Amino acid sequence: MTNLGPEFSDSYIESIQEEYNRNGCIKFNQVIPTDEALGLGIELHSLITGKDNNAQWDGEFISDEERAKTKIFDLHEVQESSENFEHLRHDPRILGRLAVLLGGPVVYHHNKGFVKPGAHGDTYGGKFPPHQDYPFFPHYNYNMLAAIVYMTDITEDMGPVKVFPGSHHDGPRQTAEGRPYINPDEFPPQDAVTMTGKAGDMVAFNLNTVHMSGPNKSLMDRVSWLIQVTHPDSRPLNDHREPYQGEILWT
Ligand SMILES: O=C(O)CCC(=O)C(=O)O
Ligand SMILES: [Fe+2]
Repeated sequence: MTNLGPEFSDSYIESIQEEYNRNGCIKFNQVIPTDEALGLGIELHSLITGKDNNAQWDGEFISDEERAKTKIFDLHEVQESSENFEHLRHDPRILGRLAVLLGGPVVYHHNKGFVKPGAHGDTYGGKFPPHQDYPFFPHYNYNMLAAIVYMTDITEDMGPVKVFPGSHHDGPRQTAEGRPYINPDEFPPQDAVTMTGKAGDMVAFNLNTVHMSGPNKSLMDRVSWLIQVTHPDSRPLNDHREPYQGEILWT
């Protein structure tokens, strides 16, 4: 594996692998210094809000009334619009950690930026129901993960990601009828760990780790960037392909 830097002692590597394998998720603080992350966040916010793409999921997990009031915006393959995000996609501070979690080379799948807007009048940032990422892009042996880099501070009232530790161990789960998500009654938010954090922190979780996020009722927009990667042995199990999927980001 490419040299990871002095902070990656053998015992540190072992401890993060153990935590990730046990919980199916792990948080790294200050992977990127706060000032740098906030700067990227300003750029990402303007790219995403400029496109106005509604990223709220279909389904009965919210009422029609709530749906009418809530919004989430996203932008796929942010590097197509920004040199800074092309660099971030290859950033050793991110990829070195992801290589440790995957236990080998890092293969690219896709990335997306999110803005979960804060409250304006009676509209606010929407939520994601509990789900595994597996139904969206099933992969052999499940050695695939999502890493979310925080581009603003994300407090409890800003709709942070919530993860259910250990929920990856039983593999892919039954989804709600005709939906990619799990019936919300099966994973109540009070059983989850809430991943609040500072700009520059990163949360990583396995393809089968159940996760969700609540509404953003704060006055601040929540900005984040998600990169999805796999180990080379974890091959796609269906015909779904992302435009830049397969690029080796780290060996
Ligand atoms: O950013 C979030 O709140 C979760 C996003 C997510 O889970 C997804 O896009 O699959
Ligand atoms: Fe997800």
